[in-house]
Amino acid sequence: MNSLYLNRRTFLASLGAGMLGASGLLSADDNDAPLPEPVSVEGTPTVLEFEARVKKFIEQNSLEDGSVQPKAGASTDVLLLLKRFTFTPASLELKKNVAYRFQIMAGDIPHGVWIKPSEYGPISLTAGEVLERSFTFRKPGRYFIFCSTYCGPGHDKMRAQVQVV
Ligand SMILES: [Cu+2]
Repeated sequence: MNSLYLNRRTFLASLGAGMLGASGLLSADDNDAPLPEPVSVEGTPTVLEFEARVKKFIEQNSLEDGSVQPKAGASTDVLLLLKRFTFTPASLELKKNVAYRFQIMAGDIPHGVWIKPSEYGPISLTAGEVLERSFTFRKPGRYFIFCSTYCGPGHDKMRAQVQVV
């Protein structure tokens, strides 16, 4: 299993979600290349701290068209914040066959991620905790990350776009 969980609390929460039927949680990325190295994070960031990291991630990696592309060679980290009813950033540009290390937080209430078309998801997110997962996009093209946990009237339109090049 290549999934990395930031702390014991998150790990236990994900086990709970697994028992509820989100079976993709522990097995979806068996085919991924190994992660570069484990990340040591002391505790889970608060929502405000994570928001600040996301803001910095966007500032440092924005393209002219408004999408966000982790700088080649510098990092494969992708930060993603879900709140009713938006993903931040909402548009990513990623390279094919790169194992990106997503750090994902549901910032207000529980949400989920489901990447289509792909084998990733649905993955339940616990509000206020960071889930870390490796995602690799094998084929160029347009993907969407949908919210997979009903979160209110804007849920159906809650998505991020991933352009894979
Ligand atoms: Cu939702």
